[in-house]
Amino acid sequence: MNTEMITSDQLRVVIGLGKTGYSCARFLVEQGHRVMVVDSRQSPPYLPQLQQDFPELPIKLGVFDSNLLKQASELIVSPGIALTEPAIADAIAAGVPVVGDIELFARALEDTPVIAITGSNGKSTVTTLVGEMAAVAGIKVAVGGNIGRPVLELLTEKADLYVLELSSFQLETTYSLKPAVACILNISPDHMDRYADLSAYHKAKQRIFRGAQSVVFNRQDALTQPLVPSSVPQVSFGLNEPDLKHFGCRQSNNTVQLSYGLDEWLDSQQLLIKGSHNQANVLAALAIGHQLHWSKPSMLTAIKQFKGLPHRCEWVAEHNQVTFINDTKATNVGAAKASIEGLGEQLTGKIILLAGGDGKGADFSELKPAIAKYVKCLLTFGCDGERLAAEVAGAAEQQSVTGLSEAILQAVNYAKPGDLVLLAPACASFDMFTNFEQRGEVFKQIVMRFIDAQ
Ligand code: UMA
Ligand code: ADP
Repeated sequence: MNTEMITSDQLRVVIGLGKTGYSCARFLVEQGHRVMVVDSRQSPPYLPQLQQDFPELPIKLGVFDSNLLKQASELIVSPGIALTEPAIADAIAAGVPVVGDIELFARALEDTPVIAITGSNGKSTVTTLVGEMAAVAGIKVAVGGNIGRPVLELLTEKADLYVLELSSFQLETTYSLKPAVACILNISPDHMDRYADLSAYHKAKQRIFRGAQSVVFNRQDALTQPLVPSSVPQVSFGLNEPDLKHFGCRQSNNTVQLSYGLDEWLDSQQLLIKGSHNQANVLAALAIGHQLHWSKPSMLTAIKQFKGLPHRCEWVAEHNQVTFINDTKATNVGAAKASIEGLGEQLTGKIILLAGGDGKGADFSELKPAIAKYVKCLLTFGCDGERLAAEVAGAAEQQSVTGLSEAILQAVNYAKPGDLVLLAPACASFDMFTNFEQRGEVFKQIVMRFIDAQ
């Protein structure tokens, strides 16, 4: 490792004691640095573990103290905390450098290649699929990042390749990562409570391309267009017909063929993951693997066996010819739109849509055309449910409900054979649930309980 070893008593302050903060504190202590951890909460989630593992390590809880932060030689900020937090902004203005866990990881890397993947939606799906493609190709791979496993934990695995899902928050504090392949899948508004506007969010996402040795982008989404020198190899993907040496869909004999230029590689009907958005995800994964010269047969083997991740367009049950799908991970407008359109276009009936929660400042009116085309009834809940209903008013019949139990009772009243009851909330879950996974689990349990009671 070429990480700088401790030569002075300079203080590293880790901000946040969630899974990222804990991994940073552990890493820095093990590297011999003087470390302090601060968190604005009185009981941050990793407090007991840090106290148990490093009883001597100083921890300060409660409101961030700008005088303390200004004394640091470097701040290591967790992704859940905005750099505009007044005490952090003060320290930045006073010249204190700010980094995140991805930067610590990048500094510690030697020559091991990194695939870096971002986007507003599809990141976890593509990151997982690329990891599985690498494993089938016989590469010792480690997968982590925003997908749930802090990157610093991956260093212990001595992998030959790292596949990282990166959020805009993580990219904001990253400087030295030089990915072998960097990819932006798509950009649509998300986290508008953290960014001044879409352009600020776009700027954070574009940081993934800095120093990249090759790039993959979505030619149907101009915001993903890489701002890199033309000497950097670029390959695009999209759902339209590809040019030579790019990935896309060719229509042939009433089938959709995932293709590289004129070469048809895979009939989309062979995919286990459904919806046109998932065809785009597979094309992105192929483009990434192709940049690293992985063989076509090994990539296609991984793709054909990929069942997708739980909570993403996950089939739950069929009852009286009505299908129930859990897409709780549709936590923003772009994802919910892709979900409604991708599933709606394959349906004989219509969708009964369950949506709402914490809208993170989003503009829900973008959902109106998809709802008008595919949704029979919209059932809204959560702190932004009423705003959602108001912003898409007129697109479909709608009703406000107290939560998922009432939503499902109402949904089955509306549903006819061939219809689909879809949880695609277009919102974060934190106003009513611990996280999106819990929301999905509750949805599945209520559906199964309802069906068993019939
Ligand atoms: N928090 C405080 N005070 C503090 C520190 C944190 O209130 O002093 C709050 C934050 O506002 C946030 C929560 O604690 O609501 C968690 O923040 P964190 O930075 O401690 O989060 P971690 O547990 O370290 O998890 C983070 C990512 N979380 C966020 O970016 C909010 C995880 O992505 C990621 O899996 C993990 O690091 C490992 O890399 C989650 C996420 O929601 C899944 N990501 C967003 C998304 O996908 O849309 C970006
Ligand atoms: P992320 O990690 O970016 O949140 P996931 O792979 O977990 O992405 O998918 C989250 C949700 O985003 C899915 O449940 C689906 O609703 C939607 N989605 C997935 N892929 C795409 C895509 N390529 N374009 C738009 N929406 C997508």
